[in-house]
Amino acid sequence: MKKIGLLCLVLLIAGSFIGIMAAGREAVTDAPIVLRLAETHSQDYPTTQGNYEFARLVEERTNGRIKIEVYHSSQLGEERAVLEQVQFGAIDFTRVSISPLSAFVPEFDALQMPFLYRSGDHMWRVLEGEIGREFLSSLEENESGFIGLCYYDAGARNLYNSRREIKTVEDVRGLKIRVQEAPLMMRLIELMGGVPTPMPFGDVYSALQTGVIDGAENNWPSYYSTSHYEVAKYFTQNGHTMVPEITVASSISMAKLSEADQEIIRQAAWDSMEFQKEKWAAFEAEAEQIIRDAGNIITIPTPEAIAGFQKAMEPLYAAQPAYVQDVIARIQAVD
Ligand code: GTR
Repeated sequence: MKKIGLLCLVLLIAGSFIGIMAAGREAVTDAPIVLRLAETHSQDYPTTQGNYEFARLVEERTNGRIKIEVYHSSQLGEERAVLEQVQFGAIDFTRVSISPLSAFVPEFDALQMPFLYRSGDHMWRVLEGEIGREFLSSLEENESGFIGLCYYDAGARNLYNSRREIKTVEDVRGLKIRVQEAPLMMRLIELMGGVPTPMPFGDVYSALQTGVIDGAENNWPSYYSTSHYEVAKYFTQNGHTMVPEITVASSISMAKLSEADQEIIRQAAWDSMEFQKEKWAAFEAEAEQIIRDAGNIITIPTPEAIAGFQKAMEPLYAAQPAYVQDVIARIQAVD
């Protein structure tokens, strides 16, 4: 009798122990998967807004199982260093400009050649069409460590400096111009006659202020949001290149997720593009207005002067490997 009583007690204790364990396991599997996304811009910038939309869609479509935390304002580092960490799986996602990515995957030069796109619409037809999709999947196929998710708008890049008005390509001669850390951007400034100075985005303001560099190049929103417009008054709207933004995932991080969750992430990123484009258009107009109101010297080059900038880029086109030449021809053929 005593033995049966003891057995019951043991079974009872074991039973509740198993119960507690099971509850504990459930609590563990119920905890959301938290992933990190690195962004260089501030919280209200259109790309950051796009990242939040991406995160919102992922959370909604996984019923809260996957949360993406957005670390804006370079909290996780500058673009080049962040890309390295994404390759190692230390950061799960990042939104960067195609320029720094091209330092890792040179084929992407094909999407950032100077004077390549005829308009923003042309660029979007390329990116959302066959070519853009091909480039996203090529990252995975080439085992670059990145998985391409989507593109965002970054308008056109223009020259600005603190020294003098630039009306023609000849006026660039000798100016020290900061560029993104990408070989193509260095060559571009060199061919204009400038002295290219690569450095991280976050260092440009003080380099302009202290005169370490004479100028830089970027779109209206970045010229404004970084306050570069306060220390480099001369802005030339030459639109020498349109460099799309891109969001990539770490292959290592993605491999830890189910196929179904990976698909949700891909689709959510793609679906956040429209939202970002709208934010971009509004902010681009607003930034331009603020800069004009601030009294900066805005130069719009004549068509002949633009042709001069274009002509200076010819050696860059001629030097591209066959593969890039091929894609350029395909891009030009897109209506
Ligand atoms: C901006 C772009 C950033 C960064 C920056 C730069 O237009 O959105 O991601 O690449 O340019 O010049 O470093």
